[in-house]
Amino acid sequence: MDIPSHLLEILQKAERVAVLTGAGVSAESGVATFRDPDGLWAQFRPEELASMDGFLTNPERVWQWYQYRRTVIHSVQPNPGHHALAQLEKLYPEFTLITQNVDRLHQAAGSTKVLELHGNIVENYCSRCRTPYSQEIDTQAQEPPRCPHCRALIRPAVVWFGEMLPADVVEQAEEAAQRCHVFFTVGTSAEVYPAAALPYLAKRCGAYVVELNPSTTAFSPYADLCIHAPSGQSLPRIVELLKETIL
Ligand code: BV8
Ligand code: ZN
Repeated sequence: MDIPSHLLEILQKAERVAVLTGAGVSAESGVATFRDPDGLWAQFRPEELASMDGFLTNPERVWQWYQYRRTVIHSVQPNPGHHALAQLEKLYPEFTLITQNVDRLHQAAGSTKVLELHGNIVENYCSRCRTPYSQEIDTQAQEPPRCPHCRALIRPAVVWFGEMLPADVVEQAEEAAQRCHVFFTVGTSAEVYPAAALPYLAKRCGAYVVELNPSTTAFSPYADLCIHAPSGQSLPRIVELLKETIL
């Protein structure tokens, strides 16, 4: 795969790098994306499955959807794109990985500082008193367990539509976007805000912005460079060439 030499020159000079990932970076691990034709939302509207209203209207359906996704995520491994990002982190004094993903495959690949904008699918908490729910989840149960303290429904620790993102995580992500020399937006359709605002912020603050995605997105016209390839191929190639020039 061909990587433009000027990207490597810019990466050699850079000291601060930030990366935003979306569902596309996990696609080659076998985790379906949301908006691709075969995506998770092919047959449901996002708001029906990934919102508090959707959950309270039909807790069984939403719970089963997350149980299904947890089963998938437990059965897959990080792909070369995840591993390349864990390698990239070691090459820079200041490296920030910001993810919209809830699958924790970045951590499984060895990335150490991961900002989870949309929470994670592994943990659960009470939908009323917000007490963390650490009891074993019955994977066969068709409906969510109830809180031992207030009897309300237990929910996954993800950020749903209409919910605020964790303020401290957003603040760190925005600071990384403002400070970085190079910003990668990888495997995201750039449709969900406020996450999708980060590449524009990085660009406004002078970063060189690279989009890694087989398709074009709403952000593509603003990118300094688009590499139309699966991130499981483009990321390892960039790291391989960068290591050759640095060593
Ligand atoms: C909020 C839950 C304040 C976790 C998710 C009108 C205008 C602008 C904004 C809004 C609006 N109305 C409402 C809003 C706000 C709303 C929003 O942005 N809506 C959009 C849809 C218009 N945002 C919110 O509600 C956020 N909260 O703003 O709070 C507020 C409060 C009240 C009212 C208003 C605002 C909360 C957002 C978080 C929602 N939660 N999921 C879960 O179940 O996982 S969003 C969901 O989409 C996932 O988290 C996912 O991460 C996220 C983004 O999707 P992507 O990751 O980009 O995935 P997608 O499938 O879309 O794209 C995959 C890409 O990969 C594609 O481009 C494809 O080409 C590429 N790809 C495929 N294969 C590969 C690949 N790339 C590389 N390699 C490959 N091999
Ligand atoms: Zn409770």
